[in-house]
Amino acid sequence: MAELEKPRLGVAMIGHAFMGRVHSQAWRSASRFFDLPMEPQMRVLVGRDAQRSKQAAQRLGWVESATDWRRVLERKDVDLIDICTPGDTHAEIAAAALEAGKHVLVEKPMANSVAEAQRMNDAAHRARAQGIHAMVGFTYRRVPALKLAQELIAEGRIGEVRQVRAQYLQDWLGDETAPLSWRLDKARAGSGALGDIGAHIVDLTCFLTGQRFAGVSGMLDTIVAERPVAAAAAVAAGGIGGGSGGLRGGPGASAEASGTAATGPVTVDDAALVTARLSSGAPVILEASRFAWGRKNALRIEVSGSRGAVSFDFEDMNVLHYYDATQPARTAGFTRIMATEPEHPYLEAWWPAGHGLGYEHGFTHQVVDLVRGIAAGKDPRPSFEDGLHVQRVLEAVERSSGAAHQWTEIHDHERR
Ligand code: SOE
Repeated sequence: MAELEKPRLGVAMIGHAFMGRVHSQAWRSASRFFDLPMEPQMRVLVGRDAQRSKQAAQRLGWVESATDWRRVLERKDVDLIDICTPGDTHAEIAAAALEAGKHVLVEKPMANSVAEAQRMNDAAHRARAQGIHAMVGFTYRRVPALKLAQELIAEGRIGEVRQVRAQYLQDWLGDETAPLSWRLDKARAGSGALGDIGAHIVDLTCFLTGQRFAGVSGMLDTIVAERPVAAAAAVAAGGIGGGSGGLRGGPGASAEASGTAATGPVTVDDAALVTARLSSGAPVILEASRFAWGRKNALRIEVSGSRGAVSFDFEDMNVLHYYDATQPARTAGFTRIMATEPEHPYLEAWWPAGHGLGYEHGFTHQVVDLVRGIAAGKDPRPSFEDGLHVQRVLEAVERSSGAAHQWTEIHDHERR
């Protein structure tokens, strides 16, 4: 008897830059490595420019391309909208897609404000009654070593959560002549390091501990307030030293050096420093910066408990360090777990022990969990409710860093 055809899941992806490329890899690979209850169909890639979208669709494996996402919502052969665009478009597209009866996967951060995230969550709540599901793309939850950490904490292996410390450090803005981009424009991105990479460690803190944030105190800093407009930077690079401009694009390439003084304001934070408390009262310290020279994608998180600790660094992403505080002091130390055994989360589908996974595998696991959630009629996590909480934390940090911030001056010369 012919094998029963699996139900198909027609997918449309909006946006085809970095996130569009890695999401396409996930849609292409998920059903080839995992048994899925539905067969994803990469139906249409949507972009603003017709020619570039057509080229991207062919290159990334999408059947068609389009330029009008609203028209795509009318298609009966599209069941899910994958939103890979800048944050200022997430709310409008997600709300319209959910109202059109389409499942939604939206890249992080979920939105550019709590108000937008609330609108999205309300739309998801209404759509859920029709069996429609929505998920936010916090993919680091799906790195096997971090999923293992979450399981160990949930099993009580480190006891009560006592403290969390997390950093997310990159250095692509350390070069002061690196040009403006949409990520440095508050109207497009909502915030800078805080929402772009800080959102990940806020979500991961909730994921690993099973708790939410009760309160924060934060400091946001814009380290370089003016940057070359992209075209000027390109001219500058072409003018002196070549390359992409800036320190890494060749010696001395800078807008000023070539006389093209076209610059614009950076309207977002470059670094976010946060102290916080979880619902249990456990203290948390978070740092997100895109100025940390030499740190390329250094997401680090460590959870200390009453009986031990877990520690992770994305730049060694197949490893989880586990400390059992009950072991005899003489031989105590962090155990270096290579999270590549078939027993580890998601690994049964991949390579033999020790061969390791990469950044893109978390996106494939995201598709696997999303498709399985849809087939099971269950909202996959992180849900829009989870994403709304992250947005609340980000907004609280912004408020705290602003006028409300309790900053205590230090006067060395002061005599009591
Ligand atoms: C920022 O550079 C960035 O691309 C984030 O936007 C992604 O969410 C993260 O996965 C990698 O770094």
